[in-house]
Amino acid sequence: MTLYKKLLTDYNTELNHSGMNGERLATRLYELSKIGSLESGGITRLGYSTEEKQAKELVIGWMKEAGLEVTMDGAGNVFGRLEGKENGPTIMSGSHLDSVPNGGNFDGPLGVLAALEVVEAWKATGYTPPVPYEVAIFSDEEGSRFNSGLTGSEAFMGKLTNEYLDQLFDEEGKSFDEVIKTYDSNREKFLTPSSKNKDIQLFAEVHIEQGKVLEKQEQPVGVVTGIAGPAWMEVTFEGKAGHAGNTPMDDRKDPVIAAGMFVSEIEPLPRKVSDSAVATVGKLNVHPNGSNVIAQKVELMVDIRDIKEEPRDKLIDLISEKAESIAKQRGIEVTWNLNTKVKPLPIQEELQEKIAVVMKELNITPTYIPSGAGHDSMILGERIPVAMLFARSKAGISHNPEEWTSLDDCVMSVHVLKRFLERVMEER
Ligand code: HGY
Ligand code: MN
Ligand code: MN
Repeated sequence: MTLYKKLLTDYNTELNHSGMNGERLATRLYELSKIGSLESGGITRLGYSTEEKQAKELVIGWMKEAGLEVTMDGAGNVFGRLEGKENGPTIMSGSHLDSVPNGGNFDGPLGVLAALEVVEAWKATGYTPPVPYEVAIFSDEEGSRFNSGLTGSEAFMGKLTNEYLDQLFDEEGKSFDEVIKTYDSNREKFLTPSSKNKDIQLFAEVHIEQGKVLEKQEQPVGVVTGIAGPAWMEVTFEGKAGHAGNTPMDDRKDPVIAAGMFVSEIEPLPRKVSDSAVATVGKLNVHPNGSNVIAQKVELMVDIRDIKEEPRDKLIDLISEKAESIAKQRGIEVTWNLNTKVKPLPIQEELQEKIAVVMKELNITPTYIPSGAGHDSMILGERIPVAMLFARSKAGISHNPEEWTSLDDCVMSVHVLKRFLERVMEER
C-alpha cells in the first residue's frame, strides 16, 4: 500500500475545513517520499545530495503554483514569499527536507508542507495575511552528510566560518567546496548570509514529536517548551594493525577493544549530570575493517545532549575524560573533536501560551513537551522569536522507516499552526 493510501485510510474528512485539504497534504507527503526512497519503505536524502535538491525542486514547484515568490540563498535554503496587506517584519514557517540514512517520511517534510498548506488554506478562503509570510526549507538539517548538522539554518543566520567549512568532508572524502558546487554555489556565496534573517518577527516550526508523550496523553499535537542542544564528538582510537592469527593476545594494541569499553562505559554517564541528558554512539567505523586484521583505528561519533547547557557541557567533559583514560589503560592513542555544539533553546512562555490558547479553541488539551531532538528553530531562535509545535508520533518511532504520523494529526498540526500565525499577525 502506498504512503498516500495508508494516510487516507480512515482519514476524518471533517478536518477538511477552513481551506485545509488533507488529500493534498497526503499527496505531497507521498510525492516527496518517492525521492530517495528505499526498499525498506524509508528514505535516504542526505544534506546537499541530489535527492535533497530534487525534493526542494518538487516543493518549489508547489510554492510557485501557490503564487509564492521563490528565492534560494547561497546555502541552498529555499524561501517562498507571500506578500501581506501591508509591509512589515515577516512571519516565517518551515523545516527541512533532508533525512538521516534510512529515515522516515515525516521528519522535516511535515514542517515544510504544513507551512505551505497554510498558504493553500489562505488562498482557498480568500485570506490575505496582514504582514508578509514565508515558507522556508533549510538545507542539511540532519547533518548526515558531513557529521555536522543544521548547516543551512546556521548559514542563514551567518554563523558559519571558513574554519568550520574546512573540516567538512563526506564519507567519500569529498570536501564541502566540491559538494556545494552541485548547488551552483560556492563558499563565498555560502558564507554571505542574506539580509532576510533581520526581517523576521517570528519563526514557527511544525515537527513530528519523535517521542511518546502525545501518544500517552492521547493528543494530536503538543507545545514545545525548549530544544535540547546537541553536541557531536568525533572520537578516534588508534592502535596498531596486525595479523589476527599470529599476534599473541598480550602483544596487541587493538583499538576495537578500547572502543568497545568506551561505548559501554559512557552509557551510565548522562544520569550523573541530569535526568534529561543523553549520550549515543550511532556511528562507528573500524579501519581497515578486515575479519582477519587487528584494526589500525576506530572512528566513532558520540551524540551528547541535554535541554540545559551546563550539565550537557559537564557530560562532554566526562565523556572526553573517559576516552583519554581508556586509551591510556589500553596503551593506544585517542583524539577527539567537537564537530557540533549547539546551545539548548528555551521557547518564550508567551508564545507557548498563544499556541495553547489556539489548541483549547480546537478542543485539544495542551501538552507541554521539551524536545530532545535538535531543530532549525534552535538556530534561528538565538536571535529571532521562535515557536514549535509537535505532531504525535506512532510509538515515538523516528529516524526509522516505520516513522508515522496519522493524516488526522498532520492536518490538526496545520490547523493549529494556521490559527496561531493568524493570531500572532493580528495581535502584533
Ligand atoms: O538529530 C536531531 O536531533 C534532529 O533529528 N536533527
Ligand atoms: Mn531528524
Ligand atoms: Mn527534523
